Amino acid sequence: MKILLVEDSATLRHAMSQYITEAGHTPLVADSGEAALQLLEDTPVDMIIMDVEMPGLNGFETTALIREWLGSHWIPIIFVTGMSDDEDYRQGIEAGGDDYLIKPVSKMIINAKIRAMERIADMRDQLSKLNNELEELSQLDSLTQLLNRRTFNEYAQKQWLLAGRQLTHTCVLMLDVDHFKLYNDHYGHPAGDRCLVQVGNAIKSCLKRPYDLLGRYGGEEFVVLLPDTDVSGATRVGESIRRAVANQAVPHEASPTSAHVTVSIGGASCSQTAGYSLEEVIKAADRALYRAKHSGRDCFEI
Ligand code: GH3
Ligand code: MG
Ligand code: MG
Ligand code: MG
Ligand code: MG
Repeated sequence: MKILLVEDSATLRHAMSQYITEAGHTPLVADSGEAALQLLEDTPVDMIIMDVEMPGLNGFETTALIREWLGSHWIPIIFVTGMSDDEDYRQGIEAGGDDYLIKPVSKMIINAKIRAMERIADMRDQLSKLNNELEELSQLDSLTQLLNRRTFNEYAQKQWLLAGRQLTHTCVLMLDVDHFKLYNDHYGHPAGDRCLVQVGNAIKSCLKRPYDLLGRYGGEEFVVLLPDTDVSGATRVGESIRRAVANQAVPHEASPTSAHVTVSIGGASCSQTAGYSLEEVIKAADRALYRAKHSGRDCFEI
């Protein structure tokens, strides 16, 4: 760990630096609160050991400023001071200190406190990692790893608002696997699940731009949002998806319309100058999907 030692006494700075080095950590030193703040501006540290009585900013003031500046990014701060009143202790913790040691402090005590803080910091890191993972999980559909409906809607709405300012067309594609109930009945539900993953992958392979959105909208329904895409662009992408799914040639012996798994696709493309909402464009794509189903499936309608 990189440990910042803030101490105005040169003798103590020297001694404590040595303790920190011997404990296997890297000491960085500052001889005042001001110097500490300056150093922190471009040097991240893992822990701070802070004197209280110093000319200029004292340790409490420096700590309060650091806490304000770091916001939710917590690093342990330990005071090491000659001030031994209960009231000083209270003020130190109030200012944002995590521990309060009274001088003289032995090497062994310093080591033990560093170790304890290290353990808490590790736990904090693990929690924040877990939190990020949970956040990511809550955005994805667990079977296909595509955006779930809620997250798709959220991101799509953002893209839609962005497009409003640029006066470009936004396209929505609704996709539905053909005769999927019969697929499940014939091959079983687990095979149906695997088939949905394959269809999802095929759709994904046709979306080339990082801002195209793909979500699983419901059971065997998928949805795509293509920003900056007019009817001819939408038709190109829609047709390429239709072909990509069919070309996977996943057998579907029970289908009355094709020997393989296919999708029907409905598209709608709209400029916001026309005054429609995203919900209305999605509905229009859904109506086009209905037409695609009725024109025999494995086709694209817009
Ligand atoms: P159509 O061509 O008209 O769309 O016919 P369909 O059979 O695909 O449509 P229907 O809406 O009748 O059936 C959809 C089926 O999708 C029924 C449901 O059991 C299945 N399904 C929905 N979600 C899942 C899933 O997560 N896994 C599996 N294996 N099947 C699913
Ligand atoms: Mg001092
Ligand atoms: Mg359906
Ligand atoms: Mg279907
Ligand atoms: Mg249906």
